[in-house]
Amino acid sequence: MVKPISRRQAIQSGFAAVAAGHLHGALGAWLPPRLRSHVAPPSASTAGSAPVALPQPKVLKSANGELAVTLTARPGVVDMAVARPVTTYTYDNVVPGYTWEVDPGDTLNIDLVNKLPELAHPPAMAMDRPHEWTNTNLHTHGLHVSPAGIADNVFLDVPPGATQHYEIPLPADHPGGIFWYHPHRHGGVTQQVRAGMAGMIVVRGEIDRVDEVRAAKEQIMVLQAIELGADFQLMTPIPNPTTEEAFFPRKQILYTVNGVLNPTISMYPGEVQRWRILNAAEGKFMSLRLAEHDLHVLAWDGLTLAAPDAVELVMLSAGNRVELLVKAGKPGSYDLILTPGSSQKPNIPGMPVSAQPSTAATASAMAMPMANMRGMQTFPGELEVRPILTVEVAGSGPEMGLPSSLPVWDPPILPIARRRRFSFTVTRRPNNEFLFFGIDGVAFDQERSPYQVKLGTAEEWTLVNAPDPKLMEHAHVFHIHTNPFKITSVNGRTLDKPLWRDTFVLSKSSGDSFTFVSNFVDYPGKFVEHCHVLAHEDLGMMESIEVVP
Ligand SMILES: [Cu+2]
Repeated sequence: MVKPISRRQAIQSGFAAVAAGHLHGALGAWLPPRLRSHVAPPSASTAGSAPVALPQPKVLKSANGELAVTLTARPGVVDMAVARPVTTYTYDNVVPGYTWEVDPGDTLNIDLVNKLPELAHPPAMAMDRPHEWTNTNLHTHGLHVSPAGIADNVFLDVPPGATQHYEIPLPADHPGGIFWYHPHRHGGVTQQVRAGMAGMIVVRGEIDRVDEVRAAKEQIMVLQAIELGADFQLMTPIPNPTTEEAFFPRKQILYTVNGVLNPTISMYPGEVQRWRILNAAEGKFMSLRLAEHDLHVLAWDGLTLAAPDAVELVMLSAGNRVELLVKAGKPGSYDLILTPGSSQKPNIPGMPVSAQPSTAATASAMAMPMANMRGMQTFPGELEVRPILTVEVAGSGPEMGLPSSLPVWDPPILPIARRRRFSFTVTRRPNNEFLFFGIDGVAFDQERSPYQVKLGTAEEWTLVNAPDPKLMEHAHVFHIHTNPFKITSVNGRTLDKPLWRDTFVLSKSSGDSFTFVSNFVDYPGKFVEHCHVLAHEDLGMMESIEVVP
């Protein structure tokens, strides 16, 4: 019997373990098995609820080169294994949406039906404020597909009552991995994603043919942060909030895995499982560790590494996916620990621990009141460390192995045709009042001519964090549609191993930056790059790109 410790003790010792830099040794010590019941999520009432086995979203598989799906955006009432049914916006009355499984060369044929309600009192259209949040559309995040016509075109608009057909062919050489779909109608993205509208896309490929990977049981894990009122209902955005209000109000956040709170997974000692994890939260950074276990990373954002990368912690920005192998240790109960960050979370992938901003600074930043950032308030407990899933290791079975190498995805970069430097900016009035988020000081405007890139070239871009100097520190998440990118340096420091991603954190301090290169090999058309803290995007932090022949 393990002596219970208080949540405060657990959190303090958690921070201490990270600060001391002894992650490995400290892990088992700082969160003993069975702590979970003493670390109930501060915002959710789970008293008395029995453990739920991790459910898997229903899988819709392609056949004869096609996946035909009717996808209905609609209000729904969902059981999330919390005190009350959750009333929210859904795809098909489930959270998360169904998993789509396809092969390279397949075509997605999607009928998107919008059954969300008409807004009774629609606010004025403002491109840097929440608006028309029951209009919707569809984005296939990370898929290398056309952004034009009725493919992955986020300029399409599907108002309540309408249906839009999408036809999205995947190229025959599409990488195998995990991607996802979610709404991307500017002005309503935050509302719909925080409600739970998101689902996984699995593309089968070379990685699935690696013996050790193929032998491992797959667990899809869609991590979400469902933002609700105290009555477990989705709240309505406030386009023009007072200083006391938020643009996207909520009274509690449910950190769910596949739509339920605190599920369990069973493994036997020596078993290897393949965990395919998506951060589908609206804007939360999610750091994950599994007590007393290494995480063997196979891929980030659906792009396979050359060999498994054994780490103690993975940090997923909103939109990131990570694919892991986990090998169960000795019998026991182990918590998957989530450290949820706001946009001040500084943990930077690819940087050695010694180069990370100090954890003490993190703790104080997380405690920093956000009162002067209208619309961005946090509430007590929101950012506390918590278990989100428990692994029960018991029984026996054949010892399983880990692969030593993987079919790496690392295409050559074309000659660099152009270099570009741009900034994620926050614009305020002289009295410090927040005005809008933007790129190079300009809020998104769909009518503005997009930045043009020549088809068949590569470019090198450097993204700089340039908040108003009066503003508190603030991290962002860069995402660009259609093409992934290769990060070559972070904060002026060249990475020993460049990182392929389609989504990457821009760390929080003024002047922080990263540089990446990207091929624009195919797919002419207009698409966007934006902050994947979706509240920032809806408040203006997005711009159009056009790839021209
Ligand atoms: Cu941002």
